[in-house]
Amino acid sequence: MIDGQRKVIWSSEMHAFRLPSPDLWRDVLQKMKASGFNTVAFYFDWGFHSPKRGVYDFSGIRDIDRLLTMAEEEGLYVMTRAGPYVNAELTRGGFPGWLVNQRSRARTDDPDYMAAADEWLTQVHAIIRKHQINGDGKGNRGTVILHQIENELALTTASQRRYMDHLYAKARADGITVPIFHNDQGRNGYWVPEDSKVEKVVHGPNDMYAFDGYPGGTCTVGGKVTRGSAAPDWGYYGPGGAKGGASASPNTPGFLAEFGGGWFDYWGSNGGYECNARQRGKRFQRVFYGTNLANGIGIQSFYMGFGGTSWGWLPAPVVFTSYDYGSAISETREVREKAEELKQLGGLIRAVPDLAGMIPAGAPTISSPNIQVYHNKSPETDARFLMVTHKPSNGQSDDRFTVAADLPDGRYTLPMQLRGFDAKWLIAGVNLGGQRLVYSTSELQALTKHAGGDLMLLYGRTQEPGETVLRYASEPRVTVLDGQVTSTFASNGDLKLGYTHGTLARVRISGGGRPDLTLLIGDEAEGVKFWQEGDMLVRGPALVRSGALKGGTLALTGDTRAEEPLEIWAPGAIRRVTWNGVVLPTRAAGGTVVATQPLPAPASFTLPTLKWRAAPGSPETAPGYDDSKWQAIDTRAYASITARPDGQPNMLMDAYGFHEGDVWYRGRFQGTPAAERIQIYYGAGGSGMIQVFLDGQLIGDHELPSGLPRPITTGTATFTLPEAARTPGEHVLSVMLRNNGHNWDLDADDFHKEARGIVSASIEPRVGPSFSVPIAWKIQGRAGGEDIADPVRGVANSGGLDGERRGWHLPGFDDRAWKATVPAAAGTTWYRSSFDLAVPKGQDATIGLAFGDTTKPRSTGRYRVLMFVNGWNMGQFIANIGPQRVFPVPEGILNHRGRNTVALAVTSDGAPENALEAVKLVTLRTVRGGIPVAPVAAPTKPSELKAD
Ligand code: IPT
Repeated sequence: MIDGQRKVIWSSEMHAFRLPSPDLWRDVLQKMKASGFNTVAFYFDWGFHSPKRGVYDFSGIRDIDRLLTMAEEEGLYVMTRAGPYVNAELTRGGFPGWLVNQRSRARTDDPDYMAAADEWLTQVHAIIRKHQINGDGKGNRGTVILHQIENELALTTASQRRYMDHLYAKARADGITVPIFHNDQGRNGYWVPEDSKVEKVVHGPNDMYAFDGYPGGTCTVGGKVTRGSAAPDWGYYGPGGAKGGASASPNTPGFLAEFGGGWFDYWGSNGGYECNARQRGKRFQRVFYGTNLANGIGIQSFYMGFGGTSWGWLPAPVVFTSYDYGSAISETREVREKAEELKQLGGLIRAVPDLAGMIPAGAPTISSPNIQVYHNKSPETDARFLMVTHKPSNGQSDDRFTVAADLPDGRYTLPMQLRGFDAKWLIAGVNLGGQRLVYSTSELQALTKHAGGDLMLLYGRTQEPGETVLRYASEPRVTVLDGQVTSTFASNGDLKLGYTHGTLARVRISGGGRPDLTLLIGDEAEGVKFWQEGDMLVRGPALVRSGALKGGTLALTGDTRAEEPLEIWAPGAIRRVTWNGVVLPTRAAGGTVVATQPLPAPASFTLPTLKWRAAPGSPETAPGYDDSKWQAIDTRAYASITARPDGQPNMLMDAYGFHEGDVWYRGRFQGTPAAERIQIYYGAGGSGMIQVFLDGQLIGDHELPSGLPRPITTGTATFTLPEAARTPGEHVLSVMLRNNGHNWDLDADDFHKEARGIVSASIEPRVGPSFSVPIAWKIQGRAGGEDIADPVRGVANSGGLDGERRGWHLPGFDDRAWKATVPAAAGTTWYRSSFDLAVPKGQDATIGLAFGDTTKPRSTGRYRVLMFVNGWNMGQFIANIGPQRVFPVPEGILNHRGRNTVALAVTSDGAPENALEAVKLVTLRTVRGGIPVAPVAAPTKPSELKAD
């Protein structure tokens, strides 16, 4: 209940840290609101804010306060999920880099760990507290309604219980007053509120119980969706019923903190995001989310609503740069077809508050064995919800059938169709404004006010018949303004309308003892053209973001993909309409306001061809390279879970303050005739790699495998040493190691502390007894280590390539001395290109970088690229692994109206067949509209970086 009103919480997730352009957070939030959501869920990533123990940053792209203010301004409730552990396919599951050096077990009540976690919680709670719907007691207030502690903590030991108690107490002590929950990985009954007195579940300190689920099949190779499983009955309709074993926590509201609204994709896949979007897309949402709702899941949040980009070094080893997730809002910020369906479902939830808190009503009589109907009622108003789907719900047959049910206004038989995998969300016996809906075989998308009466928008599957029955005291007058609608009036007061769903029909009903009613009835495609803004319905544009009626002027903002019409239904008089600030010529027509000319389409624009300058980028390989300032490897404390051979120094990168990206090692040894091979045991995440040079010559490289479920994140590489190693005197090994992220800690087993960097390295003889050739190692990584040189772009942005350390990735670096081409060489070569963009004013576009042949998931060439856009590390392309070869870059990072610089760090063995392929700018989406986006301020010149 919020302010005494029972509400269905209809939410989806976004991660602000996956969109490093804060103005665009508002774009996503507006699209979520327009897609029918009333709530947004946010994870916060501890590591994103903390480069070093005791150091926290909540500015710029990390401004959570601004994010929560925006959500409030856009009219969304918020669920905050601050960890400390979140998972989320983030490196270390959201833990900061420095935490991997902590020996105490994470996610337990070990005091060292809890002290570290408290540092973060103190900071983040202080921000969240001010945005709670209950206020913070100091005059600050916002829209945060629920707060999560921890995530999927499936270990339920006494230590974990004390840890959960601590997290709860800490939140309360820090002024979090909204209900607190935890997200159980599946409905196990972990951390059910203490006082719920359910046996056989694990109790915790929480106020509410929540769980997650990702059911519904997968995309198969070749991009085919499967409908291999039915929607789970997790509540009322599960075995045992409402108070039985099926409900893990029957005394708290049904609460899905995450329900799969897509799925992530991984290194080496065939590129599954479009397939994921269809798998958990249109129809799936009706069937699965509807089954949840029918089962009493009153709070559900879809993961993800907008996935975004795991830019820089954000990703966990399982995922590549794009975190599109097949979400309703794509990585390019496109409102996908599935978002339009969500708008229709969210519209029903908004129109019918009676849906909140419903319980099962009597089973209806169904004429087909292929069909099931979930029949619920409101205990307060007796209003009904009938969720009609196949039996089992993943059935895909075409069926005609009837559903007979005792409804509040009598016993009725509904003629129905269900064609293929689908569900219908029907309501019956419900008061809608001043009207009484007896039943409808159409679905309700919107209820609002119009022309002194009510307005309803109903829709159905195209070309299917529908009927709607309304109750009157006496026969009303029915005027069909548009389309073919029949009506009959019965002595019991029922007015029955009959029609076929197709182009929009318009009906006006007056008299009969009720306020006037305008009925709009169309097929799904007609329905999705409508947007609701307050009490208004707006039809036509690709997106309506806002609509404010002041003094007779209606100011609308939104997007068009093409020339699009505009029609407005409003409760009061509109004298003037503006669209994105420009006055529109309109006329009044049959009670609506219609634009007399279409809304303008986006203009086309061209993108420049990129011209490059290059420079060699691996000076560390040269035998005479000066590494005197590098840290010497020593025997400091070792906190990793990865076992290492006895007597080795601690070579792990994290131990030296380098947690992200690339590190270099240099090792000196004395040549010896028996030296045959070098064996290197290392950790580098999924698709991580090393390159090994001896005295400046590449002796080999090695890649870790990709793939699911758990990529192999450590490995051993053996290289044959060249003759040089056997000649007397000092020799230098130079090893470049790319860390593609630390593991998550999903199972609370300190998996995030798996080794990154070299674990051990040994020179081995051809034959004979093992021997030991001492190697004196040094290490270098990103500038400043934990004292990061670029706190504005932050932890995720940079690693330890020489070019990164020198600021070659920054737009203001002077590359005039660079050449048009450089000879191919093993190691890393840098390329830079500067260009101007001129996206027409008033247009929103998503522009990306494309590598090589984008019709294929991978190349035959073997190379990898870190791409920096105006200094921002926007991702990694691994040509031979794939599948991502197109990388969207958000506006704000890209300057859409001015100068830009792209810098690429390309790493290969230098063979001609492994050279960089053609790199192009591509327009991935363009609309007229959008919102103003300021460039994200950040250092532009190397001299602006903090000294190493
Ligand atoms: C679950 C996590 O809670 C979430 O952080 C994210 O990792 C998501 O699912 C997958 O994308 S993990 C669970 C499905 C094992």
